[in-house]
Amino acid sequence: MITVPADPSPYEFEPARTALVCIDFQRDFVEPGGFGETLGNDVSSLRSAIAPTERVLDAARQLRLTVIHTREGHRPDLADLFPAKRDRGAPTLRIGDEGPMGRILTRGSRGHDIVPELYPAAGEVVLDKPCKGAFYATDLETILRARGVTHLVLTGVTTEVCVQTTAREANDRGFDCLVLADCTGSYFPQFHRAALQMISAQGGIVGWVADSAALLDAIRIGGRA
Ligand code: TIU
Repeated sequence: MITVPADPSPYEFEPARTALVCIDFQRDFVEPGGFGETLGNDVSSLRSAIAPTERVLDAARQLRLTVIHTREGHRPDLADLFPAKRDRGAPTLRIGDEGPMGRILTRGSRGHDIVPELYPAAGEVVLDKPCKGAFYATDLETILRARGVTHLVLTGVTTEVCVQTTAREANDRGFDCLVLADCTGSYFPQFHRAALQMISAQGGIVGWVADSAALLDAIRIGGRA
């Protein structure tokens, strides 16, 4: 058992029953010319999450955690794209349009793929999802239950959209979630802070929050990596 100092209380996990989930570390969110920028965002604010997540991913691989990488995006024929998502707002390019990194948020395009620093290794699960939550319209729950996973360590972008949605979906399914604050990022610093507070408030109403250093120290103290 590994115990991580966290908000609102220590987070305990057994590596064999824990998955690291890296949410949507795709060029479309963290690089210029992608989906995030079409929505009017400064994408540079998300990049700070990449280096700490690299360290956590390395430790997770050494600990032999289940590793899940998610990608938000759509089939090339856009058959899984709700009009409500396609037509919302006034982006400079819409999902499926051709951009500098290929078609926006479309499977198979360069922009849809994961950044090189966090690229999935052989044997890790890559989960394509059409919406914000990683459980909705995917086989994530089946994959986790089949492996006996009960605990999730969450990283990814953006904190208040796909990370928070996934944490809430996981919590309602009975998974204990630790969100790593510095391994998540938002286009809006105030939303990042608020989303993390909403997770750990009320005695951990959605889950636990810690920095990656606390997790990595706990793993080292446990002598596990
Ligand atoms: N726009 C925004 O903040 N996020 C998304 O659209 N998707 C994810 O968070 N991955």
